[in-house]
Amino acid sequence: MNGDGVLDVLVACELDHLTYFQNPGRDVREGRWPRLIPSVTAGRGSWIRVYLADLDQDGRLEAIAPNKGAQQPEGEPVPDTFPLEEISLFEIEGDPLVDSSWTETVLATVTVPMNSRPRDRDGEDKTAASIAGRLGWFENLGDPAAEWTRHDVSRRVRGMFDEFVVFDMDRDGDDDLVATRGNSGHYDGVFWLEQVRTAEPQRAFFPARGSESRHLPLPPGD
Ligand SMILES: [Ca+2]
Ligand SMILES: [Ca+2]
Ligand SMILES: [Ca+2]
Ligand SMILES: [Ca+2]
Repeated sequence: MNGDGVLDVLVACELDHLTYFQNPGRDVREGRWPRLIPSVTAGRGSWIRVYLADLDQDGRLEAIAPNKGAQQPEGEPVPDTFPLEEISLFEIEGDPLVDSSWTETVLATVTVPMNSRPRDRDGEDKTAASIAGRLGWFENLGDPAAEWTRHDVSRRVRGMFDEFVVFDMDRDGDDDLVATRGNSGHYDGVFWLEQVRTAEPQRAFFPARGSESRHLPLPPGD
């Protein structure tokens, strides 16, 4: 991340901040790794995943991370509504150990973002994202600090899509999604969504099983 050719580590600390650890380059097992908690990531909700990619092809990595918000207190009833939380990019201009090097761009605000990871299709990284009960992807139009275009894939009752990979499963040239689903009772498991392209509009999904939880429209105003 600091461009010295040895890999560094960026950690998403659940219930807390991001932490950057700089590889000392020698004595990596026993030596001290200098570290920084970027203050822009501290004291706000819960970071649960972080990925790095060069989104603007300038040779430096950007960090992309969802913040799922404050933890639900144990045993409390599940609320009907959740506040909007950020999926953020962090550009690092200069030394990653210097706090002022870190600049945030909010890619989107959504309810309970779980995961967001970069995926390149055309030379510019796109980002797929999962939000509680919802999957979509964001298109980088060239300048990651500018607006990204959201493309919705699926929203349905029940389901927490914690982890996914974007991969062309059937080798027909388009990306498919392989993901896990939890918090959905007997619908839990691993699934893949095949991307289908047709000349005419058609129904978005053909479910693989006879009974499935309900599709949902987007939330009002979204
Ligand atoms: Ca390094
Ligand atoms: Ca970059
Ligand atoms: Ca495919
Ligand atoms: Ca396909």
